[in-house]
Amino acid sequence: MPSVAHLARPGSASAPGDTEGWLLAAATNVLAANWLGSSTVPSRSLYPHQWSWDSAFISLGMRHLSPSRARRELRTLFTGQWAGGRVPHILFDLATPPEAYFPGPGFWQTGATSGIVQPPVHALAVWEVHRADRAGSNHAGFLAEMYPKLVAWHSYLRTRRDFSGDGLVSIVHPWESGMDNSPAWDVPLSAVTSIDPAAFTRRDLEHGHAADRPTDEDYGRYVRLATEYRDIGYADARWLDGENRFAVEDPGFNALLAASELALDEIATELGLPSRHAETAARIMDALVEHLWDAESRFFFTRDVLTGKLSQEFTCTGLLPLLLPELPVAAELLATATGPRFGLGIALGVPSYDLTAAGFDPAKYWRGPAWTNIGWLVHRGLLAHGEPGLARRLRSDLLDSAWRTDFAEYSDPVIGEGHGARSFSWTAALTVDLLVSVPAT
Ligand code: 9WN
Repeated sequence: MPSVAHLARPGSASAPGDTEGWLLAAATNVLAANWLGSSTVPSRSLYPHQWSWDSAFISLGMRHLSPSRARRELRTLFTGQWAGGRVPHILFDLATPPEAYFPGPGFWQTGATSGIVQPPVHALAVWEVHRADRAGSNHAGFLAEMYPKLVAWHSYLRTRRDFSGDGLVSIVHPWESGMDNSPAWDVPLSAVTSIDPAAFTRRDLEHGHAADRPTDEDYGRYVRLATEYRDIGYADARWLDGENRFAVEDPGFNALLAASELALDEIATELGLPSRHAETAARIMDALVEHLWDAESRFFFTRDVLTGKLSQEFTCTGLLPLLLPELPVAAELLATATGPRFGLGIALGVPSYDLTAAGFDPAKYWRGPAWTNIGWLVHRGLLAHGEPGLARRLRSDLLDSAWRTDFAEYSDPVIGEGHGARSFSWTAALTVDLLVSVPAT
């Protein structure tokens, strides 16, 4: 186990009865153990490379322990950025044996990265990492280095991925949402022909319980989509031509882009640069409300660009527009969040899927369990919309869950049981952030 001494916060040593001090030390240990030298793996067993949105969440916690390591985490991720601005969802550690994860670098055929993306949480992370240590960040030239990279990343999404022309980014693969097995993808995915599972070896089943993970049929569809995208050279302009396609506007992905544009506005201002980022954020928010908001259901749904239809599934991605402080439908969305479908204030954490749906499963990947990153984002949204009581309750649930489940990847929102990988990096990192940024009251 690597030494954690240099990650310990001054004064953080736990005293008898100091549960938060103990939790902070335990979370610090997880992050130290998952550090590869210039980035952090989400999990030593299940995910042995660097993942895009994981690294953003990891840096949000790491900034309290070692701001320079948090900066390093993000800078390393952006070494994988493509010339057109795309930030791939995985940056492979080429020293890790190829059979440790599928699909690995041999599948994507791009060198050291995958070819798809994940939600753009990075500008938000860069801004928060900077704020945690302004002097060190200025000395390292961190904002000046990251700003053009972040601008190129957002510009890639906004220009190459706006398939509908409505000002919203489309994802081309469920993995791009970060919520891989969500019921929101079932209908668009049903048009995709599964690749015979015998044609590839799933590595995830060697570490996770098969009953909790996506089915072989859906995994075959994931592989089909990734193969199709790879085989057109990841050329977005050609994506809508042909069969076996997936193009969906995801409210969570777009809300994170808008929130990150707001962070870019702060970054540009700090650098003394002119900025139109706040206007861009407002335009994305307006497009979200115009195209993905269903006033009758009081919810944001995903939209299948190929059919123009909104999904009818209440999944946690529809709660993420709460991140936007100016959201005009925040009160209605909060009513849905605190109603029976998500049970905010009663459920443990934020369920990933409608508690009242027939297909709700508290253990199955993105079909019910609570994830710490979603809880952390909703917590931030609750604070942005003047709900400190609900935020306090959510914070306490998230910390409790981290404590009881050994920093599980996800947990049952009804009985609290942990699932998936343990010692999961973003669970540990966001625990650190909740402990340090939001003092208990
Ligand atoms: C595919 C790494 C990633 C997370 C995603 C989560 C899961 C991968 C998988 O693990 O996805 O990218 O193999 O299932 O769904 O959110 O970033 O932690």
